[in-house]
Amino acid sequence: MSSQLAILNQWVQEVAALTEPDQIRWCDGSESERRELEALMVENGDLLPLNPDTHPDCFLHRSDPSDVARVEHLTYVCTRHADDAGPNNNWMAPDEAHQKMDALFKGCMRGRTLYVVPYCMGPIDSPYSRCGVEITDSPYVVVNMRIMTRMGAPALARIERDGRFVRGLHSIGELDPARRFIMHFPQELMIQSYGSGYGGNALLGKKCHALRIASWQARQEGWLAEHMLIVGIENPAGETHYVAAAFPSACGKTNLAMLIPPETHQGWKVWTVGDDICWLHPGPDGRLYAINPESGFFGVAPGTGRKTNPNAVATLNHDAIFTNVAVTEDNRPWWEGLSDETPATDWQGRDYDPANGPAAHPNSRFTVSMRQCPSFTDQADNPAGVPISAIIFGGRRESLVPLVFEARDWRHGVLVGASMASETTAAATGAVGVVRRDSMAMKPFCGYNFADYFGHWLSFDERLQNLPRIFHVNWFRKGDDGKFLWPGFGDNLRVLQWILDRCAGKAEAEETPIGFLPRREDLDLRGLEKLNGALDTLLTLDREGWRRELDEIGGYLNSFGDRVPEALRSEQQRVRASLG
Ligand code: OXD
Ligand code: MN
Repeated sequence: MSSQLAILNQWVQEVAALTEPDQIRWCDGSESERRELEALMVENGDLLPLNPDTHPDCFLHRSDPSDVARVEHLTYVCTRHADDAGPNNNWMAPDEAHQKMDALFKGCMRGRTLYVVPYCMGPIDSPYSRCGVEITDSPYVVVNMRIMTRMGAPALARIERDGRFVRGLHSIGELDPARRFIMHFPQELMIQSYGSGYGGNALLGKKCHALRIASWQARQEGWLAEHMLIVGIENPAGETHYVAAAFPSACGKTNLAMLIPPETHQGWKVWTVGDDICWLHPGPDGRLYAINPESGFFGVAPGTGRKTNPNAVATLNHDAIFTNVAVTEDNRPWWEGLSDETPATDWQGRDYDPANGPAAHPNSRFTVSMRQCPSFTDQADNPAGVPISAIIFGGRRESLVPLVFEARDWRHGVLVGASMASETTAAATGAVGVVRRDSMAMKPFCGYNFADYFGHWLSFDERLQNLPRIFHVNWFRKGDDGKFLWPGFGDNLRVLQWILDRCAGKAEAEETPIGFLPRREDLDLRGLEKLNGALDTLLTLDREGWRRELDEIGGYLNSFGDRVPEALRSEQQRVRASLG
């Protein structure tokens, strides 16, 4: 046995001694293992088979009703010094956190199976990929990890070669919100999660490893781990350019990653590389190269329909796991926005009654391999990643923020990302619809002090010759009547077209204090003549509103204290001064 496998084996034995499972199972990621676990869960009621004619090999999982979203207030970053976690994270001293978690894990797997799940985040043969091992007592987690990561034997072989891996220990515990914690120990490359089976809390490769731990590693090693989709846009001349875009949870990353061009845009194609997480590495030519560390989508179901995201709907008709959706009379998965039908049963398994609220939970999800997506590109398996031409930040802002603007340079772009704000959604527990600052859409996911993170972003200016340009978009602006002003979805391609033309030096814009704004003649709006008046609101700078915004941004930066890089403060002051 190699030394790495001996270390892994020893850790598994230590965890088993603490958690006392009935048996230990090393997962190989095979099809037969998947079938066996699915059958086990069907038998014990954890999975319900869906209609085999319309949705072969699809299952419904109903979670505990108190366990339906990420729990940011129970998620901690346990660095030796509190300042390293920063005000953007909950912090606990590592010793205290270990004690607390050991007490929870003690004997928690009695009567259960301990699964050992080796996984690789990113293409197995990419130098940018990183491995981990999750120990869990949940077969639901195992089958989801099989979809979301490169899991099993090839990952184990890579761990042997790499000589290191992130350790993740997970137990669903009693699913008691009072005994629920998601702890990160970046200095030990370790994650411990107890008391939740929900994706973002339990599939440890995703938010815990690929964002919180990876962002820490990325800072040390000179790359970026980001909450971004990756999409390729092919123009009618057959050239494909890639963009990475950061939006907070449930703000349309999956829809943008799978966009279908509008009818006016014959000859354009959109290629999906990733819909949630992006690791960006400096390449030999001074550009940033992106890989998607995941291999599946864990997407928000409600709002996904034939009009809004036909590619997602086509992805979901076989081999998918649905969590907390409703079902129709003939046992098909259903959620608000899918069709005009009335479901038979809601997400809690009750007969559907509109008086009980939405039929599908607002944060109900699908888990599915990205390979099933009609717009999937095998560039997602390219070990070298894809070169990024533009980085896009965006949030849900019903007022103030224009449809699109371009930062004037990298430093300004970092300020634009750092000052992002968005209305909260159902992806995390807590109030929905409250505007909060969510720098780079990483507020819940950055594994270290945001002030240091901003500094790390700024440092790329010196490291790289051909940095992507940085843009900000807002698809969610509303008019006085409360309706969205921009049609969104496929029509967002028009904005991406302008963005890529700007990168190629082919599109005009007007310079304003907040950056470069397109005039209406700079955008390809063929077929959208009806938008007329809305465009004035979408493309105009509200100086007074932006003065207030910049003042607020100044206050927000101050909340991170002395560690905030001077360059970022002076950039905020520059933009504020230029607004008069
Ligand atoms: C997600 C999230 O699940 O951001 O992707 O919450
Ligand atoms: Mn996400």
